[in-house]
Amino acid sequence: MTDKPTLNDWNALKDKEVKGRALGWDTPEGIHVKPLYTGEDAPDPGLPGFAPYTRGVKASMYAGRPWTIRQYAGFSTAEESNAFYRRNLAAGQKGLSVAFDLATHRGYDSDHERVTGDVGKAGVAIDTLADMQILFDQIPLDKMSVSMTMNGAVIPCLAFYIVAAEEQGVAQDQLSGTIQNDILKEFMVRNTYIYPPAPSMRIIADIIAYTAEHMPRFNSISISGYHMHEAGATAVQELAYTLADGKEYVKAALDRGMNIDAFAGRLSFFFGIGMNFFMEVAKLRAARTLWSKIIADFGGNARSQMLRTHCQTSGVSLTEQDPYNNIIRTTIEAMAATFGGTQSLHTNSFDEAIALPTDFSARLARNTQLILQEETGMTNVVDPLGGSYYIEALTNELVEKAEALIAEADAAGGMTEAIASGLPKQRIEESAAARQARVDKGEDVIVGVNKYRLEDEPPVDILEIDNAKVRAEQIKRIEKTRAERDEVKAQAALTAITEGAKADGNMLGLAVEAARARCTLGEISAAMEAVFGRYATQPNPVRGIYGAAHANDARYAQVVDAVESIKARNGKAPKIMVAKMGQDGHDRGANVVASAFTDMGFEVVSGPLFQTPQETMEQAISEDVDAIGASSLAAGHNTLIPELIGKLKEAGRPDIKVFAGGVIPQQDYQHLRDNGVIGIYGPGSNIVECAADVLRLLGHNMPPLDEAAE
Ligand code: MLC
Ligand code: 5AD
Repeated sequence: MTDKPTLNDWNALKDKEVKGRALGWDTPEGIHVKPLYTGEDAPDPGLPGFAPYTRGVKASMYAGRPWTIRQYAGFSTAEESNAFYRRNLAAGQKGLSVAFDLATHRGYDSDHERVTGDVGKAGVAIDTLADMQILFDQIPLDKMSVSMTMNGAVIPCLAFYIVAAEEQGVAQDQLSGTIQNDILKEFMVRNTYIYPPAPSMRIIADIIAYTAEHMPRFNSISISGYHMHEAGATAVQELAYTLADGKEYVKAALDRGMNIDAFAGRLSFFFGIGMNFFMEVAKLRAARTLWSKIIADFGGNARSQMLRTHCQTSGVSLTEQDPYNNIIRTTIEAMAATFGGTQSLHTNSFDEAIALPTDFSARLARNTQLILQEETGMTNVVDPLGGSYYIEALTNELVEKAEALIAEADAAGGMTEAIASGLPKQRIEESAAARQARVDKGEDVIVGVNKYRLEDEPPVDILEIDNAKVRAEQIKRIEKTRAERDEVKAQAALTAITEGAKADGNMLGLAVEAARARCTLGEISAAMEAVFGRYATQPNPVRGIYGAAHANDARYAQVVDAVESIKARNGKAPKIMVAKMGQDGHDRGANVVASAFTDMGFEVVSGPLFQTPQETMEQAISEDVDAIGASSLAAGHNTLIPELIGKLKEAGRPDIKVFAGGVIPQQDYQHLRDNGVIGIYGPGSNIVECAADVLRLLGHNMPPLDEAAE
């Protein structure tokens, strides 16, 4: 009998096979992944259903009940979204998840002057209780669990939901569902805040207190790492900052005098799931392990210690190029989420890099989950990857690394303080810039984008929304609501909100009264804004990361040299304003572009979020820029960019050139060009190539980038 081979034997054999070449991978998380894991690397994760829940929060997991197929959706009017929901439920979807438009998120009615480009575009427009009632028409709210992704205008939205259910005959204590209500990540990455941090935290505590008392089946918050993931965070950053946000909400509720077990069992989570399959599985296991410890430290019981989560496959991993590849990516990500033990899942549609899902793309996305649940047999076994040496080792490493970052946030005085210091946002932006550099240099491969790219890309059919038409319909309903209501009662309810905001009234309780009195979402938001004010920030893109990653890149050097010689010749570098117009707060792309262009020597002005075309025009002229790059990720481009160009002309500065970048369907290119846009850069654009193109379009001498020099 031969001796059992040892690890040394394996090492020697492996070295021979690869002729001594070093194997392994250093991940963006700073984890060194080895080519082989054994039992020596893997701790015992315990059993599912018991703290710290590494292997799952339920003993039977999907064998007892599969995860909820919960597709995030909403667009246009409440009528259209309701019809879409009902078609999807009939075809196998199990829970609802509402996407609101950006006007609603930011607390503006559809008739507000700041939202002309946004109504009904990225989600459904909700202005009145009537809209919310139509949204759930023929959907029994005592049976259907409904998630609402709302953070800024969370008070009027939840109030409308409660009263819509009430008028369906469903009492508050029967409502099951989730409100996102996670404002800290809005200040860090998602940017649909309305009020400053302090009153925003008070609103969260109001909602936790109200739901604990009146809505015991409702999850009061969905503490979200997804948006950090999308903004470029590594798995460690996503884990650490999400759980640290969670700690902050626990502290806010405890400060109200609440008992931990009265609310902690209804805190829920939300993570993004990207393409690093094993890392993502480990991330969910690490999240549960960490949260259990955190809540145990607060004195919470076993139920309170369960981290229950929704997951969404990653939007940022999807590509405009060769878009059917996205179906494959989403399938892999869905498997990571479910092997990781998620409670609820959204699978993205293949067209999401460019538009909202159509019925066809939504069907494929939903069927991805139905096939996993009903054809693969994977739901029969609890935590089927448990005990994988690699998974267990990664889980452990993520726990340790995230704990260190959570300790750093604790040392800063908690996440509210840490966010105010800007450090978490900066860390995430650094990761995003580094990722962009790796992709642009081809180090991180994206099939169909920076490798195996197709010559021809036939456009796919996309969902188109006529925002002007939606807006006109919404305005009609607002007017009808105002005409039919008891105005004295409505005004009294709004005054009560303002007075309650000055004192310590529960904002949700007061807003439920206002919803009953048919006040609009914009009115309820404004009644609070009168006391709390409206929050604004200045972008501050990171520097040096993109440039440093390109230190030896000849094509990058060509652009830097070109910018240098323009500067030598004209006495100043080309000056570009990166603008964000409308209520679209997605700023990863704008910040990465601003950061990379600055590193290449351009003079860059970053406009604040949420400008109107008029404000962008005024800033561009007063800064005397050569060009404006308008970044659009929420479909407002067709309205806002032509308006900007018109305003530049009216102001006598048609010489300021306008570029567009972001999520812009091919179908819209001609419309934008006809309106004077001179360059358009979609998702997957290489920033070095964009910069060269921008120089050419601004009339500078910029020879083709040297392919051979790569
Ligand atoms: C589950 N149950 C079981 C069981 N598994 N009972 C016995 N045996 C088992 N094996 C029970 C649960 O305890 C629960 O009951 C009930 O079944 C429902 O299961 P769940 O696991 O809680 O699922 P669900 O209701 O779907 O809730 C999942 C959740 C919730 C807790 C994560 O918060 C949620 O649905 N979140 C969705 C968030 C979302 O859609 N977000 C979209 C964001 S998009 P009980 O009684 O214990 O409750 C976005 C993008 C953007 O943000 O930026 O716009
Ligand atoms: N409907 C469906 N999916 C949406 N997403 C954003 N808005 C909607 C909507 N209205 C998806 C995209 C994005 C993520 C935040 O959610 O995939 O990346």
